[in-house]
Amino acid sequence: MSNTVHVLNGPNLNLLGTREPGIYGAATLADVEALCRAEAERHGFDILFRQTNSEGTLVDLIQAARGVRGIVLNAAAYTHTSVALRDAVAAVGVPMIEVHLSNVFAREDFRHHSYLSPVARGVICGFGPQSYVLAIAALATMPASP
Ligand code: CA2
Repeated sequence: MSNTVHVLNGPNLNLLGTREPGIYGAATLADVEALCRAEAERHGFDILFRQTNSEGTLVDLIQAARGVRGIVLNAAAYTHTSVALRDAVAAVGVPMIEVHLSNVFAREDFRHHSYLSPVARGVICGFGPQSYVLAIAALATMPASP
């Protein structure tokens, strides 16, 4: 078991901080990454931080996380559509925390359903970039499996 946490980001999150600041805030994805790295350092974790607009690449990244300490996953719109991501998380056998910047339950109905939540260890939403920090802190509370 490695001490690495994979922080995986889905489609359009590369636009953070440049559009829709009313919903997603002013922080860029680079700012989110910096917060994740600082939190990971507090817990002695290494971070792999990735963003992709492609569903298949996200499947590949989840599969590549086999044996790591945990996955922090903001699958963005694929949260609400993707059986493939759910199957990948279930197959890899690594604790996954689902995160969202916004409170998806305070938004449109189609954002209230997640294909990923049933295979997540927990779900954190609505705290902006702090959702990611809280997820890394949550992984640190979970015993590393041998
Ligand atoms: O709140 C979240 O983190 C979401 O995962 C963000 C997704 C959305 O589809 C989910 O329902 C909730 C959208 C990410 C798109 O990010 C943008 C950032 C800036 C400008 C436009 C889109």
